[in-house]
Amino acid sequence: MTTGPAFPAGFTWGSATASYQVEGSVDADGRTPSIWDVFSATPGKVVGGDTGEVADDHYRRFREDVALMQRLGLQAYRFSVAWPRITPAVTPEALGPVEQRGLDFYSALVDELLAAGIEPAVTLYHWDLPQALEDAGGWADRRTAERFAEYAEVVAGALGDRVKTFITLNEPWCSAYLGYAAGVHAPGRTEPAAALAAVHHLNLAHGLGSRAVRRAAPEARVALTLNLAWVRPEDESSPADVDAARRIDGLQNRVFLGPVLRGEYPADVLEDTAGVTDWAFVRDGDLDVVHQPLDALGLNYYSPTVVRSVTSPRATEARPGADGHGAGAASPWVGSAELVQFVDLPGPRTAMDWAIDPRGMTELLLRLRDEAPGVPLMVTENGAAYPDEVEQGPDGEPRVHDADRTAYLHAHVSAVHDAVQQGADVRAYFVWSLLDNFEWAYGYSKRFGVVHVDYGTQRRTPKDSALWYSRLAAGNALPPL
Ligand code: IFM
Repeated sequence: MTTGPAFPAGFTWGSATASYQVEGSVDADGRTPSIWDVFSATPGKVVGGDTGEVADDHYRRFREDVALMQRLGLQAYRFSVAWPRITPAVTPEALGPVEQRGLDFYSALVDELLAAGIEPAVTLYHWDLPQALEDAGGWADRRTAERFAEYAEVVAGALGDRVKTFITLNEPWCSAYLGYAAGVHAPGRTEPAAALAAVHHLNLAHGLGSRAVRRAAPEARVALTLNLAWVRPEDESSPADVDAARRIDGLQNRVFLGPVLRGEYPADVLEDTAGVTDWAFVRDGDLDVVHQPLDALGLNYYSPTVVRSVTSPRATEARPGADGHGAGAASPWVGSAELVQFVDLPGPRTAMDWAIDPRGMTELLLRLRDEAPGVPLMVTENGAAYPDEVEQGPDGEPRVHDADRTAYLHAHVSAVHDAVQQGADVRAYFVWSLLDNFEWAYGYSKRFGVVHVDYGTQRRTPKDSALWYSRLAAGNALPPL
């Protein structure tokens, strides 16, 4: 069998999940509610009224899941820690007591992974904020960032003897804008000024959290994961479309990259949003805190973004935004909602209705090569939802022939390879996701896993894409489709 292009020696092939999406056991071992418990229990917020109460039962089945990863030959596992398991009585003023049983769970998971030869990569915040903090203002309140750093220090102190990579935040864009402006994610607020305060406090949390991890685990790598967008104007010769792309690039990419990589907010973003807030929540010295050295930068990439100005001759009835939540929701695009439209691209789409263009992966990795020279890169998420069908194989066992997902992964891994060839220092790729899981506002209706989960029986079935991915990991080179 001929294989395709090879990756540099030592490249890491992993899979990723997040606590609320897979763990279940939401009342176990002292855990208190997160914003996603409350949001998903609110009628009308999640498709089908689904919640993460059981999810993949990963909290109790993690040993089985680690064994599965080992059988597939996966080399790393990116998982997140549920903050409400670690300090369940946190308040805006104080972290409160540490719940040892929560730490023990993650410690056992790390030990199990290491025993299986799988490297753990720990995300400290993948959206399950303790509800008590939200009740006092959530990410719009500065104290959330301060408590986050204390919590990060506790986790790094407990796991840092074995975990080499800590990722402070996953996709702060989603936490801030989908949670506080569009209201389609927890906590479901539609307050544009609060969303921008959340942006800053998440940036601050990254900075304070990085320092805290370094104090507790000086040997560990500290990283941040961003869902950067590859934003293009529909008509490159139209100044209005180019300006629309600049606005969205500012809100999605530069409002995070600016402070994290350079210690400054982009002037044009401050100007674009001046009608919403004066950014007075940015205090003297904050930007120095946000601007911490990065040991790695994580990119999550799924889909391209093409925009036009509402003044474009091609403008149609406005859509609120390229966030997959469709018309009707409030816009996440604070300060630009009335000025920019998202273009429905022709061509194949995933079950999320997301357009497919792997070139965005290459372009974003090359952008980071240039904007963050010397910082190793990781693709911390990439994958696709498709409406999988379970069939019975000749041996009577279930099979999922997900050729579309395999093709998606093949194309995107090739795009990573293109970036590596052009000098991007990419060290790892994590497929999203190991398992079908709770896809936030879409509940269990969208399946991103390379492993199928039967939610009735919790049976795991590796899909064809998992077998293909396993060959990729084994050979460190693209297998044929
Ligand atoms: O499921 C999510 C994940 O939690 C964050 N990144 C995008 C994935 C697919 O929507």
